[in-house]
Amino acid sequence: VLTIFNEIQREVSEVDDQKLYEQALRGFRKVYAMRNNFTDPLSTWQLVGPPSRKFSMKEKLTAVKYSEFPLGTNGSPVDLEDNIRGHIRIMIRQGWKDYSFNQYVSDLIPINRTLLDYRDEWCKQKNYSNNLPEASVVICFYNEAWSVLLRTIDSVLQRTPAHLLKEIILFDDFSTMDHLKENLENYVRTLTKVTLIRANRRKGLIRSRILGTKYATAPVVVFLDSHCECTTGWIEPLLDRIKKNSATVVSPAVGHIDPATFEFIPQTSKYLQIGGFEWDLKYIWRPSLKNRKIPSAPIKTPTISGGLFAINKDFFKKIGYFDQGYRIWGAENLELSFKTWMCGGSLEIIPCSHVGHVFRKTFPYKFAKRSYRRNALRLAEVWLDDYAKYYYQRIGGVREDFGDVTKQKELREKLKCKSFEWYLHNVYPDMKLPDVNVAYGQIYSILDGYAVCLDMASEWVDVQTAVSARSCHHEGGNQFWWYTNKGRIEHDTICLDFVLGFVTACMCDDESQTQIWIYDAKSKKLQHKQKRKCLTVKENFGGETLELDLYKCINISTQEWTMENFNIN
Ligand code: LR7
Ligand code: MN
Repeated sequence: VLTIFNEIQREVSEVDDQKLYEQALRGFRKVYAMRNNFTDPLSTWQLVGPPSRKFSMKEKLTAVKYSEFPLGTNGSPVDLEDNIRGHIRIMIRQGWKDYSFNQYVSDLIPINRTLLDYRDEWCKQKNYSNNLPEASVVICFYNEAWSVLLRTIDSVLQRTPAHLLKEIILFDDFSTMDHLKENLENYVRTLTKVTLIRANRRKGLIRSRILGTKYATAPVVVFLDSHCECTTGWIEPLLDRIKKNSATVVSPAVGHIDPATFEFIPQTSKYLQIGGFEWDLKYIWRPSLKNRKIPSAPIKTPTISGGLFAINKDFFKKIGYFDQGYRIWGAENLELSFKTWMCGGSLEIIPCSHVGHVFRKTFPYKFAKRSYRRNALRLAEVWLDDYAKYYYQRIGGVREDFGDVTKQKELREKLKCKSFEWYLHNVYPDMKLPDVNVAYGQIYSILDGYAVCLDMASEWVDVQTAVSARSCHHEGGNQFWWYTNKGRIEHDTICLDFVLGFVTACMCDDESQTQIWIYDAKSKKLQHKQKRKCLTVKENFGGETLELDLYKCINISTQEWTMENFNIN
């Protein structure tokens, strides 16, 4: 663990520090060179905060003193002390606020930090054809951190063989931050093969990608988010698949870059995740089959996460790029996935290609919640055929305006794309269809005049995650349930259950007897079939979340439940 900054207490004057710093570096250099007979560390040693950011000499000194290698070497984490005080603490907090990751830590890591080679032997031994197609790498960004953006660019330039990289297209989606203006232009001017394009107004990531593609001149376009790091050998296996079949769309094994420490955690082929989706039309990760013959061979996937992928430019054009009516963020990954499969292509994850992505827990930028809904409505309307009904049920039947989709429908017609039914059966046979349902929507009880809903947001109660009752929010989400003709109360792959004395949610299981509930619309009782007891809201101790339990069925309002959209036949 590299612990730094614990000595920083005050800023000292620049002039004195400069001398001190240089002295220390000289000493460090000597010791370092003796200990590791390895390249001069100072050639890679630079602190890369935005140009406006000045590192105090003390900071630089401390970083040098405490680390044998440049921070973050080989993808290692940079752990800061918990008890940092003063202006550094404020800077760290600001970084999280601006970017939803630890920008301060990123600034301490060289932009050209080393990473390991995460490939299996199988990958390393492969000889890819020496006339693979060239690629244009398109990186769209909106208010990205300086060091993170530069590291993304550098990792591409450093680890892509020159003859395969036609250009990098940096597409600025109308960022507002100062360091992305002139400073970035000056920086880009020092690089070869990098073109900076600016949007004339905010386009959102989906339209930015389409626009970026229009500037691409190579036959293959590769998309990366602006907070990625590519590792050795990342591009060859992607291009190889596209060369073999131009209708194959490929995604790398996306590694995790930790937003707090910038540790690079690759996705090994053994635990590789592939893509799926749920009926709220959100992307999910799913484990891939464990017993694959060659663990690193390309794997077919029903969907891709959407940020990092390579595609033949003509094929992309043929399937209409992304639907241009999509706003800011979301659902375009499923759109691309469905139409690729349905219109004659296929999707693969390539375990030999390791690219890291900073996974954030929140968005640093604002966008209307409605944009996702609108995008997903367009998706359902154009591609889902009759299955769209599951999505509409899921969002409570409201269909706000989602614009005009005639063009998209015409394209689907023109390309003679297959049906969504075909897709589900052939590409995603594991996809769970809701059983015939008797009711869908919220399941609520009225207490003291206000409605509380069954909510599956997990609450830890001893060892179980329990389902609870919370005030109804009418937005579906964790309060959406299907009540099926088999007596199950389902939320996608999760079912309301009663185990070890807790009302909880477990993976749905056809065999399970503890997942069967009998609802009587007249008495409004919801009885657990096996226990013959009724679902009851426990006493309220004043919190937001109300506990649930099974009790003997009696005449009491805490056992009265209403199911939305209840349909007896
Ligand atoms: O208005 C915007 N304009 C932009 O140019 C908003 C964002 N962007 C840029 C942004 O700077 C970033 O480079 O677009 C890129 C993606 O935005 P993120 O990083 O804020 O989103 P994300 O990582 O949560 O996005 C995931 O889901 C999106 C759904 O629309 C996109 O498909 C992203 O590309 C996707 N990222 C990945 O697939 C990486 C793998 C992890 C996951 C999931
Ligand atoms: Mn991202």
